[in-house]
Amino acid sequence: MSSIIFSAAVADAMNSERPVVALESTIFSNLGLPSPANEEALTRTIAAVSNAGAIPAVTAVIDGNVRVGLDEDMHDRILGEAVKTAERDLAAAVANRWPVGATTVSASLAIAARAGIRVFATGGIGGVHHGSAETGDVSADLGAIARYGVLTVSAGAKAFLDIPGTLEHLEMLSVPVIGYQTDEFPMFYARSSGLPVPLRLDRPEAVAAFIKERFEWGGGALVGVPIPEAEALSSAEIQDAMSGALSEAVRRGVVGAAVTPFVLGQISEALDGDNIPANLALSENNARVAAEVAVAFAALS
Ligand code: PSU
Ligand code: MN
Repeated sequence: MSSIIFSAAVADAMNSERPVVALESTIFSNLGLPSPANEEALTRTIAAVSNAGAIPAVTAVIDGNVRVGLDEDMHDRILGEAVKTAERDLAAAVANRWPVGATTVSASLAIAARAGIRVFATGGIGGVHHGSAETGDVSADLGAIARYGVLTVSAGAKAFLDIPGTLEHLEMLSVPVIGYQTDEFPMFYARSSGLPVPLRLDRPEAVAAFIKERFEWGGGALVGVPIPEAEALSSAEIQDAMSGALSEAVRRGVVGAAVTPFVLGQISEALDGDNIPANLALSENNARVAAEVAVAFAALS
């Protein structure tokens, strides 16, 4: 396929129809997590996929090439300075040969779909921002989840977003939203948002059977996996940090693609990094669940 380079491990897995899980790279770059937590996130997420019997495929743009699966000697590239690359930026990233484009959920889904990978894991998806009626700020992640025949496994939407608005938007886009072992949509650092999901599934096999049918109808689906109990943060703690971060973003006039990295940075700062173990745990946990689903899905096909 022109302009996509597969790592040997991923190419091999695809050829022999073994389970593969696509992973985004924004979270592993300086835009997602501070060093050295980002490296730990990368190592633990990849290991979680492998340990569950699937092949991890980190997506990124490196020296103008779309990569699916990064060999270890390429990890350093993604851990440093990167340009946030959403789906709409992919053409520019390739045409203008960007050194390091860290792919968001939307870009990773576009790449996974072209590559033929059916299961994707992230930390939290982007969504509808508070005040979106005025600003129009709705993440491109939502449209990509709806459009591509790829399953997205997440811990819900990032907690600083308008969660009810995000769920309404997903409904409008006809995205099936599945609670994994829960009746409620998870809220990233917190296990629950108090908002019900339309569908609950408890086993990887059940999710695999569901997506097999879903893909026949076109479009993707979203699974929300609650953060492991031991790592969850109390909502009061997060609430304070979030409202501070959001008002600071407004005060400084941060707009567009810069909003999410800015707010994430402010929250980390306010919580003095106390949110990082939670971030690592949920990413690792989502990767494990995604791999279990990919294994069950491969057994069906
Ligand atoms: N969640 C995190 N860290 C991140 C992101 C999500 O904990 O860095 C990234 C993801 O790559 C997601 C993107 O796709 O933020 C959404 O950005 P925006 O809100 O600008 O669409
Ligand atoms: Mn936005």
